[in-house]
Amino acid sequence: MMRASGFLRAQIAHVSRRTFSLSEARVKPVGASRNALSEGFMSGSSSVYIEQMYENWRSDPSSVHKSWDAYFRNVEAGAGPGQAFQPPPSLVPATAAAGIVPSAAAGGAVATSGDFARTIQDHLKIQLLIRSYQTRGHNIADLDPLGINSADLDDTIPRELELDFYGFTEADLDREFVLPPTTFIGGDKKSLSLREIILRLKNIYCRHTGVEYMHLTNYEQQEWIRKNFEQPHVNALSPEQKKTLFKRLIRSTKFEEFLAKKWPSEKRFGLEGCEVLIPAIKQVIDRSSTLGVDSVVIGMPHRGRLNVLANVCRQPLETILSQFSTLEPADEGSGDVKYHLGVCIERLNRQSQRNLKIAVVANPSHLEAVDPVVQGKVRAEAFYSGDHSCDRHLAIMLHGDAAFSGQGVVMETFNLDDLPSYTVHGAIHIVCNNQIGFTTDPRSSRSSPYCTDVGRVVGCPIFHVNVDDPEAVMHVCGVAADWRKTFKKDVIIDLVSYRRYGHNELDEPMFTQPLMYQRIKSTKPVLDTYQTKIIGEGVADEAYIKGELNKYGKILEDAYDAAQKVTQVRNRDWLDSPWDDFFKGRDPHNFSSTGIKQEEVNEIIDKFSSVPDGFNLHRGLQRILKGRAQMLKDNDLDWACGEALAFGSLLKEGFHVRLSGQDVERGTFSHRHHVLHDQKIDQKVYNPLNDLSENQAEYTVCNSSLSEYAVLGFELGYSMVNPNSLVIWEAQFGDFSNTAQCIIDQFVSSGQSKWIRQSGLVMLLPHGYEGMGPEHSSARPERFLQMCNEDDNIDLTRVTLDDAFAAQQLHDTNWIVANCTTPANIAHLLRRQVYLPFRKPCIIMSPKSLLRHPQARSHVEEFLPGTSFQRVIPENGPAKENGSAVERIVFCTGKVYYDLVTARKQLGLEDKVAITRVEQISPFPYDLIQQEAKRYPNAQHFWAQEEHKNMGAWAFIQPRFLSLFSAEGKGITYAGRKPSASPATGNKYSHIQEQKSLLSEVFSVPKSSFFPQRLESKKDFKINRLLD
Ligand SMILES: Cc1ncc(C[n+]2csc(CCOP(=O)(O)OP(=O)(O)O)c2C)c(N)n1
Ligand SMILES: [Mg+2]
Repeated sequence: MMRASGFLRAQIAHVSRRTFSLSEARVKPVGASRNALSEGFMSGSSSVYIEQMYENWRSDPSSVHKSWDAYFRNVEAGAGPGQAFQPPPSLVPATAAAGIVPSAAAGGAVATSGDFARTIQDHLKIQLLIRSYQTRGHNIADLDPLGINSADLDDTIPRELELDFYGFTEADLDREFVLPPTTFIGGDKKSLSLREIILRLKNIYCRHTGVEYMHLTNYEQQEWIRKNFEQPHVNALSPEQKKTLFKRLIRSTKFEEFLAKKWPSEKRFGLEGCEVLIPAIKQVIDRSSTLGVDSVVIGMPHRGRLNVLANVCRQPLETILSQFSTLEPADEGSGDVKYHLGVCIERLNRQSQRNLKIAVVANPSHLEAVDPVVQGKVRAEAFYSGDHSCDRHLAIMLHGDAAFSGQGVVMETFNLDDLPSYTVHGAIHIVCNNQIGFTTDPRSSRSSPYCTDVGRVVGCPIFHVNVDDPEAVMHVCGVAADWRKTFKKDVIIDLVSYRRYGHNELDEPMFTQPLMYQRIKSTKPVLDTYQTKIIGEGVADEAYIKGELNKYGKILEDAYDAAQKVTQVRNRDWLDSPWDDFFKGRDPHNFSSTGIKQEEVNEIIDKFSSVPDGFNLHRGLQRILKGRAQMLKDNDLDWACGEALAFGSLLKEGFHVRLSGQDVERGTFSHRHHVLHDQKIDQKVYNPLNDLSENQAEYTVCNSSLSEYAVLGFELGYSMVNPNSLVIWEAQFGDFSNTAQCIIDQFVSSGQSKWIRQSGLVMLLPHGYEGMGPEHSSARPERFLQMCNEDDNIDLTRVTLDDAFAAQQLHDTNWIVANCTTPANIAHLLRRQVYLPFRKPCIIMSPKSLLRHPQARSHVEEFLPGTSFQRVIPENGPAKENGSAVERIVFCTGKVYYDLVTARKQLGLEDKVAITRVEQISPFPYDLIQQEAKRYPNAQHFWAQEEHKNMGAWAFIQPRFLSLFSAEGKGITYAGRKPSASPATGNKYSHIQEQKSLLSEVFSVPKSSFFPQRLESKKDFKINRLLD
């Protein structure tokens, strides 16, 4: 609903005034009973326009047409909205001098001067006509280069674009009309004939560019766009610019042609039909570089990607061409197909004469998945270079029409646009809209008129443009770059094009789109038509054209010859985020201790348990903070303190820490409270971990939008920029991470292998069976473990009890999967992420009830120098004292440990059963498990888990135990829930029964040995309520 301001407010106020002050008889016929907003021409978007005119009139009555002047005077004098076309006071009888329009007083029609009323009406109609073109012109624009489809899938002509809608006829075409202030079509002229008005509007809004912008709610932005499209000659290119455009079209077209000629049976997802994409991107980049951008990050799908790498990034041609040969890889990594690879290239931009870094982010086949990654990368680059409003950093995202409208992650990513900790202050989107998705027609692939409609939600202007008019494309690209610079908001360029061949070059498109492809066959490439155009205009002659074609032809042939000499492909040439400095001089097998000095511990916990003077803290939080101080005194730190010590110590050492996810500031389970809110002063907050020391690094903790896919992708992108940081994404509950499965599978688990790109991203996934039902119990550790690249069949001679073995394992793994049971261990694990001489993603099954569990505490000594992350926490009780008397050693991971020790104590089995925690599940600590087992030579091996048998770590650990112990004739026995389809029961009773069965199996005692109340203390119940 539009806000009533200025003129509208005056109108509304006027109506109410009249209601009270005028007698029934005077008000009766029209006006007062009608709402001001019911005035026909003031509805919808016209009201913004009239508002503006009213503002202009208020500051200078002569700035508007005299009919409007009269109209506003009447209104201000008290005339009702129903009398909009009344003559001005000067033309009506003397009674008007009283300030009330006589017609209202008389309760009937005013005696008007017919001519004048007509002038006013005509003027209003002209304004509405202009406005209709501004609003709906794009609907009838000539956008399809094939001339078959309407880009908005609607062939009808809006009535308001037809002359007779306004009562105009042919006879009016040569009448002269004053132009309203809300159009720039006149240039210097104040009035134009109706014929000329329509001609100009059609040229601007209905030819090869369709401008969608009247959905913007900001008047200044609308006005800016009008100015940039309506002013006469605003889109004219100089002869030099035309030549540059032509040369770029040569590159784009001939590159594809060359590949097709040399490798006719190779897939390359060519750009034919949308060759203008290359000049378009270059235009956006040139203009942005001139406007101060020095780093551009591009995310794009398969279509035209090789062309972008060659002609936008200028990746050496022979490097690209050598990808077509079957060559041995020269370095690490399993590699990826050529149209998914990334690059990062820095060079001088010729147009701006400024240095520019361009990266294309490597991406999987999964369309649009790279969007949030690009945004995260840009955000991080801007953050580290102190460019807080992204003046120097730009995200460009390319899309296919089907994917842009079909994939939900597009919307999730748009929704990050204006969020303070996620914004990149406007990205430029370019849609290669070839009006087809593989074999699917737009009418089957979207329900919205345009494939770009998703952008309307966040107020993007959208420029649709027919690619057969490359000059129009250049214009919209320039405007898009200026828009982004001016308003720091996203903008979409929709390149309405076609796909000359099949989805890939080996595909037959005639099977499914026969008529379209017949038309395509008779459609000339844009290079040909543009060549004819510039020759016709005298911008270039045949000799020039030939010269340019030959020049590029030779470049391609030379590169081809050079590529023949290449004997190996180097994956390293395709890195989108190189960290050369980070790896220099580092020993990959050596990493320092993760301990924290006692003074640091004290300082961090002191801060973490206090607020500045005068800060009005909630009473409940005062208690919590006091409790933290007490924990330090009692030498008994909880989970929140463990996290704070990890983050705080890294921050003090200069490592940026970023924690993002839903409700992470407080913590889903209310344990964290990293952002404290003043109870009396709105918006006043205090973040203790950002107040540790003068020169600490910045701590960003940010509640995210309710998205997993986009936010995890964003954080992954963020983590790619600077290895000297700790970037964490936390799921609200671990199972929600599966809505980000694509990021997990395609980027996190396999990114290094495919693209030799490392990431130290941490995923915190709350996990644990607390009787809360199927959806809040399991973070699905089995899936993460199944994707580990480690061999379950280890060569025992390789298992050595030294740091080198563990370091090598970490070096080789694709990610780390852990489930910690103590605050100190999680702190060491998080710190190790930064201390490792390389980067690995770390997936942590994080706790819920352990956040407050009285036994899940750590002593200060466990954090101090000399201590480190314990991959395995061995049995430390009576059982350890006499290992040969131990009958059973139970291995487990995570929170079930505390259930096991409680039960063991109840049963009095502390000297008979050893319980060992596997804190790092993958890479599997073969060395430490072997060592631990040796202590209990007569014990049976058990694995206890709370997850169902087809879930949890069982399938991962079983073959590894066999690999370690089968030679000794030992296996491992499973104790836990039976296989199940659902991760957990929704019935509390069944949950307790299952827990009892698990314990009865572990200790070989009847289920009746355990009472419900022993398993679940009052405190646990309280926590469970909180979790619901
Ligand atoms: C998430 C996802 N689903 C399905 C596919 C399979 N696929 C590859 S290309 C394509 C069509 C894409 O159409 P469009 O976005 O219009 O791009 P175009 O190929 O036309 O340039 C499909 C469905 C994919 N790559 N990613
Ligand atoms: Mg398409």
